[in-house]
Amino acid sequence: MSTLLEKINQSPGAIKQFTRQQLEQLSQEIRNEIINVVSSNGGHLASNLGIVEITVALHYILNIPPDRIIFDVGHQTYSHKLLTGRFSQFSTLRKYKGVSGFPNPEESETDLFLIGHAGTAISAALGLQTIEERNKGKTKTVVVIGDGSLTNGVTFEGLNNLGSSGKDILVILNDNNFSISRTRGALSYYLTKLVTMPALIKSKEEIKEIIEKIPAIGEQIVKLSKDLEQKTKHLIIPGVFFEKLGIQYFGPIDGNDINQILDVLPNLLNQQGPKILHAITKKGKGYIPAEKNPEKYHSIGPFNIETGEVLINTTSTGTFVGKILEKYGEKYDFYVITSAMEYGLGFDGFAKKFPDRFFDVGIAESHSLIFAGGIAKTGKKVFVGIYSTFLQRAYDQVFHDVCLQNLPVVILVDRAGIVSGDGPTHQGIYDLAFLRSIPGITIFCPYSLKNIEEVLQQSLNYQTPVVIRYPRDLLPEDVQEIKNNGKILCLSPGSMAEIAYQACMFLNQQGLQIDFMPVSRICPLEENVENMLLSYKKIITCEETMLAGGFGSLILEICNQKKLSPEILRIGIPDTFVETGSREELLKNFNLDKGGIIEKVKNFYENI
Ligand SMILES: Cc1ncc(C[n+]2csc(CCOP(=O)(O)OP(=O)(O)O)c2C)c(N)n1
Repeated sequence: MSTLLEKINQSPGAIKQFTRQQLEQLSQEIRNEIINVVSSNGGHLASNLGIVEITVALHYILNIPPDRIIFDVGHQTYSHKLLTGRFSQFSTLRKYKGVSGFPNPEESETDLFLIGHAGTAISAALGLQTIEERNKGKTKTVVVIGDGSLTNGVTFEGLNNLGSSGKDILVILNDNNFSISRTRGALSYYLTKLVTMPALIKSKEEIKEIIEKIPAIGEQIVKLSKDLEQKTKHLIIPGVFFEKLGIQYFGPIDGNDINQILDVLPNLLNQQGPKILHAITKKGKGYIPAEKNPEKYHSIGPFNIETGEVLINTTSTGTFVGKILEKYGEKYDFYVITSAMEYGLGFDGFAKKFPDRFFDVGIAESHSLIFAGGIAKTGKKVFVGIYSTFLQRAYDQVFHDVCLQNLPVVILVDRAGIVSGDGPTHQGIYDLAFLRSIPGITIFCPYSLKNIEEVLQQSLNYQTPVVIRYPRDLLPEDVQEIKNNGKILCLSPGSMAEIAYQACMFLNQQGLQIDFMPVSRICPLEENVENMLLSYKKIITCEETMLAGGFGSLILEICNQKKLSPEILRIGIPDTFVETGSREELLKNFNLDKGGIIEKVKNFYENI
């Protein structure tokens, strides 16, 4: 007998014929499939387990396509993928050429945007719906957003515009009280307050109906309350924050109870204008270890289903950095800030030890940099931990609120380089190009653990803005120079240095004379490296960043400035977005693995 998921895989429309009981069974099948596949491939487990019923109900009620669900971030779309023809390939989740861990229009027309960053869904939906309504179309647009992503600044901009637009969009707030860690901030307290109110579904109309039914005095109260409505609204109408923005608020409902969702969805979709349905869900629902520890299972590597134990325990460079911060925290007075990435950055130890000097500001990268600027202005040292890809959200703040003010903020840029599994939205390969154009900035790309410790120590003494960028994977203990009186010099910063060193060593063993130098400080370029440029006719640069605007470009610029004209071979990432895969696979694809570098250097060498 085929499963319900198999039936849907053959024909996604089959869901329409399912009974409520079958929809419950389908939800269970989806959960099992997600647990099975994520246990072997890794992925965003807890978020996906919590959103199953909401996704199933939306697919049951809406006609997708043309109706559409715009998920915020998109890390919680596994159920949606399983319901839109991707069940048979689902075992390739997050693999090279496999099913992406985020929405991807190349996989399905039901994934409208290729996304992975928080805060975009409301704005994108509003764009779609604005034109839909202008064309007098009937397509329905639903946004699904988590309580963590609701705290993002871009979301607020979208809400502000949505409220005044009057557009017919239903926003489902998937409130599990967690971002990756517990959701932080005032809005989160507010949502918790709403959740602890006793009644379910409290639209203005329903409240009116309830009051009217009170024997004898009901109608009177309604009349009276009309006059008082403006003054007392906040006392009887929950969700006043949204209502004030012009968005009708409904809920809270139990978002893991498919019957409750199905009871309210059709009516809500027929209500005119912007509205929000507040659904309470359990992060990790249905898998006990994830329910107990949603933070750990938010995004997890392969694990044993029976025990929940993680199978591959890798230490990251971030963990190493976190430990150093912990050590320095004992001696020096400084602050540490994260935008909802405490755990991924490896800062949980520091947070526990020094709770008064640690701030998780929520998914608020732009804010985090200005906040740090404010702290630095008082003369205090401050470190901001941030993934390279999310620093893109805070470029103006690095420019305007840190560098232009010349404030001594240290920006710890984690996940610099190619990132495994998460695909094009999460690569840390653009920051060097956009940062190094800012005057006065100091950029380090430490290439070893020894080097990163030295750099962190130095950064404590800087009175100007500093960036320290490092990869996820653990850097090697140390990387050596090669001094061979070579005809060619290979320069390599950061995470690429070890691989470039290996390639150069190999070629030297083959009888080629190649000198090698790992580079740590790129801006301003280390003096000794700058001096070395004078002595070679051929120079190779090897980096794990975009070639455009990267380290090689910097060397070209410096040579041009100094009127030097060595032949320069730049090895790095070409002008393309980087697809999903493991770092090793992707490096190999770009010929940035040891073998690929050996080939390129050999060809370059032979044309002397
Ligand atoms: C701009 C940005 N910053 C950080 C992240 C990393 N991130 C991915 S999911 C997530 C938590 C999202 O929380 P929520 O929206 O509540 O969804 P949940 O996982 O709890 O369902 C974070 C911080 C991101 N994707 N985008």
